[in-house]
Amino acid sequence: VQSAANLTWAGAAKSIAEAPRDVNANKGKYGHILLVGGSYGTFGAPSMSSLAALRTGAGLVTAAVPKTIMNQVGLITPELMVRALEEESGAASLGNLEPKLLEALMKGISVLAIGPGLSTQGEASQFARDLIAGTTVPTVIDADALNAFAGKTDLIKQAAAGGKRILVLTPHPGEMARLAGLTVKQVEADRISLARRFATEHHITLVLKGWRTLIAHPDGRIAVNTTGNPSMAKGGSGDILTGIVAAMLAQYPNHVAEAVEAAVLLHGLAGDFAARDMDEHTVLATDTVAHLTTAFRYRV
Ligand code: NPW
Ligand code: AMP
Ligand code: MG
Repeated sequence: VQSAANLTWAGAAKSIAEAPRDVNANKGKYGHILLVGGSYGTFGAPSMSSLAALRTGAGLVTAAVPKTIMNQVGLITPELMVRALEEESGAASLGNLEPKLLEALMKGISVLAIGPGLSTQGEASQFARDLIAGTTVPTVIDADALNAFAGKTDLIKQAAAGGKRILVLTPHPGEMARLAGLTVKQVEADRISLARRFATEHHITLVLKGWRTLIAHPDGRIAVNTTGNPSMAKGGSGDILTGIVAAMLAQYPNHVAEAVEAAVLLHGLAGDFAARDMDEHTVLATDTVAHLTTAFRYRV
């Protein structure tokens, strides 16, 4: 394990992670995240994203999940609010896009995060594409919501509207390969130029995950994260990153690049502290969330 004491912090991201909360703040100042995901069998993914978003400092978090898993997701922590999505065969259906339902779902929401555990069954992919196109709030697209755009990345470019809309995509190499119509080997062989090209062409922020996660900004800048370790090569790690990214965007909507870099940095750092206090074998993704406190408080 890389020792936390040897880690280098990116300057601007560091100051975001260290920024104190305003003494006179109220929850409205730190955003309301709508986390959309989950399906029959994967209630854990939206639960973990929501927990991570709350632990990162978001003002309010609501998870919108298929109605049959709503009660399970709500049990992750009582601070989380839950909303029921109409479903078909255990996955979100297009019924959720009825104007009244959609309006109620998006009311007061400042950041949308979509994809963890959503599945690609039935109408779920079409639902993800249409929901993203149907709102203009900053949006984190992960997991099955990324798969929904495989071979359809022109729709991502359209949604980003030349950079007027904030879109942050967080693919692992498998999802990146599907999205770009490449093999995982091709993605891994050319991570930096592929990430930069994708981000600039689509006007989005691309977080290409893996060992040394890359953050490619729409203006062509690239950051390489040095935190994180193989204890994080386990189910749920990426779902937790989604919640952290959404929460940093909710708190720092005017500093998108720094917020996303700080999120990736903190996620890896929390994983490093978890591996130090536990063991690379025994750390669970939720243990990484439990170590976010140490990550926020870490000073070089
Ligand atoms: P391999 O296996 O190494 O050849 P999928 P998923 C590749 C939810 N989850 N470097 C990998 O290649 C998610 O949110 C729910 C190289 C394989 O081809 C999603 O909605 C959980 N290759 C859904 O499950 C916990 C890499 O990608 C493919 C790579 C499916 O998501 C688990 C696998 O990816 C999970 O988060 C790397 N670093 N990383 C829950 N508790 O509810 C990945 N690959 O098929 O997109 O499957 O990531 O598990
Ligand atoms: P996902 O595949 O969506 O669950 O995402 C996995 C998360 O864990 C990403 O943020 C990865 O960067 C991180 N991760 C997985 N394996 C490693 C590793 N060996 N070193 C550093 N980070 C890792
Ligand atoms: Mg994932």
